Amino acid sequence: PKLWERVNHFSLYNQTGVSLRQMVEHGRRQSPMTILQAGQFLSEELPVRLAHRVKELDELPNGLNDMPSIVRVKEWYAQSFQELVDFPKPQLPDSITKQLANSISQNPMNLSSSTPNPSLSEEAESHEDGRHDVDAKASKERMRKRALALAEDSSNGNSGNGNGLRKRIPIENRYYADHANIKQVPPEVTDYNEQFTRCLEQIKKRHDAVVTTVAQGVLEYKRANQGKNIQADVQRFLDRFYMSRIGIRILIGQHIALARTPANDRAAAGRVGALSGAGADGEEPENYVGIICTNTNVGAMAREAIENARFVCEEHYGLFKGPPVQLICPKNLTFMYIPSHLNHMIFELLKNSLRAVVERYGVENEDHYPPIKVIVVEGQEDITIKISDEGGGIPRSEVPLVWTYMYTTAQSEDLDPDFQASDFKAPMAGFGYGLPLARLYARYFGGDLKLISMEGYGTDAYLHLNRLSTSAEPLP
Ligand code: W6P
Repeated sequence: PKLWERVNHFSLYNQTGVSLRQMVEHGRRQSPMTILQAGQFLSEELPVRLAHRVKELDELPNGLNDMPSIVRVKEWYAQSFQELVDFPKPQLPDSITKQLANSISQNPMNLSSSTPNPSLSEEAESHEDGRHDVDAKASKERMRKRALALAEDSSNGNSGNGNGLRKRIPIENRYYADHANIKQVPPEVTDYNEQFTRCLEQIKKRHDAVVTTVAQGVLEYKRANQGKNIQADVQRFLDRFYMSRIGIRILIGQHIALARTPANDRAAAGRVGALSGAGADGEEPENYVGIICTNTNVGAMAREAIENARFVCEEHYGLFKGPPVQLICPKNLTFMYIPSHLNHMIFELLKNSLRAVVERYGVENEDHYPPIKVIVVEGQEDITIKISDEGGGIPRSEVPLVWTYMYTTAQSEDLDPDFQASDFKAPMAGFGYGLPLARLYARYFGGDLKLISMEGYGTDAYLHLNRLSTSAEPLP
């Protein structure tokens, strides 16, 4: 069938949300068989999600859909969609198919399903998961990578055999078969896992530059429509689009991280340090399920983000010492989260506070900056991180603009034809996407990000993180 028809077809299906807890439960029982199941889930779920995005990009209003960068991004989504739907189904020996079928039929929830049942998949977004280096050079490189990592992300990927989508089963009714009884993993399974993982890796990479490229599309639109304003439309679209991208990249990242774990991956078995996320501050690798850390240490994450943000600030303004940052945090406060996301959000907020303070007091007053205060508290429902600066605040009327993608004063970038996408997220540069994206990351797992500013004094940012981790995945 024609690509466009297939996209239309897949876009008729609802996307299936996956919670953090579901990912961890499935990912914990990892074996080549559960990776296979996860792959089968992804090979139908990802094409559905991608198809929705292709349609939305195609239907953007007022000619935004015709901007060259938007068209490019749409082509990436369509290409990835196609690779997934063309990906061959695993050809398994009958004995395995039967065992899979048995384990499924034992689950009453699943009797309605006509097909072998996919299960959850995993993902991982292994950015750098914050480790400490003492070394400034390493730290600088890390910053650079971190800055870039956010500017990109990507998405997708999965298989799906082309045509006939099966009936979709609500995620809560999907059964995660225990395949422990399948002792001999047939080579067909490991081969399929390897091929599928490679497919996902390629797709993830293809979509690395989506955020910067879409941002460029928006700039193209602004240039083409001097002053004309569809800000509300664009804003809503971008929130949905980037939110979707976060989810897709988590799914893909988790799958890759689990599949590349030595136990499941012959290729990784010999490698050292192949476990996706072990790391900072002496956490044990056992705390990680793919990219998810079940004991993410909030204080440790905050300390690292503080160190990184101050470093970037010092570099940017040429300071010997950036504004001091005080951290108050319960000892050993941990919860289940994706450490790179937490790190990113805190880092982003701190950069804004540091900038406000330095610009209010001036680089010449570097010995007299008022401290930025980071307070972490633990409630029943949320862990909340408040970051308070005395950077002078912003007028109440301007607070909503902080969350908009079109509100970039970035004239220089706008007008510079040689502006490189890779410069997009240069530390401290503040192209204006940092805060809206940080809020999407917060909301993605049921949290939120709010700003209260006192014009003439300073700003408080409240980062709410939901502890329950059961919240449903938001699906645009
Ligand atoms: C400001 C503006 C801002 C945005 C986000 C976080 C902190 C701050 N401080 O002055």
